Amino acid sequence: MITTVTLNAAIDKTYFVEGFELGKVSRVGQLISYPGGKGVNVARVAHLLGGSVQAAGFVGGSNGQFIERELEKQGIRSEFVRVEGESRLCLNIIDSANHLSTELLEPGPEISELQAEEMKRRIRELAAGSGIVAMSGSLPKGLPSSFYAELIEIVREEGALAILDASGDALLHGIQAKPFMIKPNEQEVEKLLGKKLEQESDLYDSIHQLMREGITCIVVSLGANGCVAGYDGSLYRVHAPRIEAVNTVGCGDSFVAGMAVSLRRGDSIEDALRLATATGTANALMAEAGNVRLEDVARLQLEVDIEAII
Ligand code: TA6
Repeated sequence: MITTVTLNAAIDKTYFVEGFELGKVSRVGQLISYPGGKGVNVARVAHLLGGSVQAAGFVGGSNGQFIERELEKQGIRSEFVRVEGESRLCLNIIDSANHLSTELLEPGPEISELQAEEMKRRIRELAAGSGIVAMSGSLPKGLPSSFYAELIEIVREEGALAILDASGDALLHGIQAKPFMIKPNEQEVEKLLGKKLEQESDLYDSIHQLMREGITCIVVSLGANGCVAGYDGSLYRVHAPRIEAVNTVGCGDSFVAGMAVSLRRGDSIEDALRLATATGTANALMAEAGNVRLEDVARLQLEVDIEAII
């Protein structure tokens, strides 16, 4: 079982607007409303890849009911803690004429101490029956920046592997609990280690340092150029296939889904990186954030190039 945790779940609304201009009235062409937030996207894509998945986190109000209802339609089991406030909307305005994507992310509902304690109890229950717990996205108001670290400790106590995909202070505090895997970008690696990355070899040294500090798997995204990954002391440079992107929102979440499904079934790290990269790339071919076609994933897996870095 893979449990995903979305502490700030959202309805992802994607608007396709040709020639979007600030300060002007624009009429939306295609509109998509999908249950979202990073962990929810991970759950959906992991489910599409054949993983056994349950989605946890906080949801609230009628937006929260939409999220749970739509996830059920998508065949995904919900294990959310419900709160009074409204789950947020995350807007993504795609102007395909100018190849621009503009995201507007609401803050989401405030979480009380009681609800935080309920979440810790819920995660302990779910982690006991899970091989992997993937925690993704921003922390909502009311939760301390140490909250991911508290959840990671619980996940490890229950014998599951913790994947953390977060940024800023949430990541900085989260790695203190030594999650199994993190997926920082280059700027976050610089902040984690307090040093500038001038060239790719600096990135290799930084990933080795993080592995020495007890993080088993570190994946640093290079966007369309793929990623550099460290795993159990070894380094890999992964080259992603070139594609014409439709919507890149959710690619990182789809990558995490591919890693979780592959590692859960015992694949090698090379096979996991290959599936994850193909899945993240396949997501960019879809209009919806956090969606893939399996035939795209299968085709793209053959185009992923992985080299071991000595
Ligand atoms: O990664 C894409 C995405 O999940 C969007 O769909 C949107 O929900 C956003 O990220 C939320 O990001 P946040 O960091 O606020 O959790």
